Amino acid sequence: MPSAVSFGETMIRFSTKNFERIEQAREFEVSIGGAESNFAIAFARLGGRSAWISKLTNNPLGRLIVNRIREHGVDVSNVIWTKEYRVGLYFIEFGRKPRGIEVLYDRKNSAFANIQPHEVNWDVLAEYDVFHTTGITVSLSESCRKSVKMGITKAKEFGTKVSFDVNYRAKLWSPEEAFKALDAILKEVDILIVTKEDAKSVLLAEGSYEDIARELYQRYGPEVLVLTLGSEGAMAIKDGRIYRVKPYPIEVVDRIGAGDAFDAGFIYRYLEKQDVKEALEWGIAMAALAHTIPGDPVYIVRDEVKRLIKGREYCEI
Ligand code: KDG
Repeated sequence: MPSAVSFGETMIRFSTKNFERIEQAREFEVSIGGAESNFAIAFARLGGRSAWISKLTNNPLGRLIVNRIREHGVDVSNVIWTKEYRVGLYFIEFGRKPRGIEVLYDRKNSAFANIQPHEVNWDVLAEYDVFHTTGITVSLSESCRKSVKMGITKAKEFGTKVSFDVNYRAKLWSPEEAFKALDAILKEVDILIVTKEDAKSVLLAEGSYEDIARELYQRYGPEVLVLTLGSEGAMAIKDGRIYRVKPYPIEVVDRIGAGDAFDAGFIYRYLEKQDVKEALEWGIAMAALAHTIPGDPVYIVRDEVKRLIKGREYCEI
């Protein structure tokens, strides 16, 4: 059974209803959101064994987060609990065109941003096939950055693959800051996932999609590099060979978390079959389904993914 452990912050998510503005709201939908826990949840729901490592303030908000993650079968036993700091919050309003999604973070000085590398039980990484984290985690503080580096070092020591989604968030840092922090980290990554936008604006790759994929593959030397192309599908490169899959037609309900669902689908199937083409199909199917489900965590099961993929032809270039 494929297994993965992720590392990152999860916040309480407050979403407005009926396209209201945040400042207009009288009530919010309360759920949770965090790229790395979204990944761990999606991975567990596909049938994998997953764990999420984080740090939370031990109060009802912290417990709400952990309860919502645990209910999907994710192992949360390595979460670090503290009496100090706070739980991060984020607010979302959804707008129809020409308004877009508006995200407001209220997360400064959270328990996770104050995590120290030596606090984490990194030995647990030895029990998993993959250690997964993202650029969001690296952006949160100097100690988060150091923790990611230590996690990667430990993963390598144990022979656990490192997967990393660049996941650039403009509200957290500038493209220049992101490039400076990520450039060295990405050289240590085995499964590297990046959107076409982040590949250009943060990692400064240029040219056609194939040029971009090849350039990043050569620059960082991962086992496999995935370039997600939004409404144009996704592409991957492994052993110098390019694979590409088409997107599904989708009607968007909530796009947040779709990238994390892609990551879970891709990595889960890649571990299960060692087949890049199939892994891309699983990633793109997970992302398509995730777009139709409100909330960050994706309530998808393995059979739905298989049903969606069935009958669809792979498109390889
Ligand atoms: O990928 C979804 C994330 O962006 C969302 O869950 C919030 O983790 C989050 C963040 O830090 O932006």
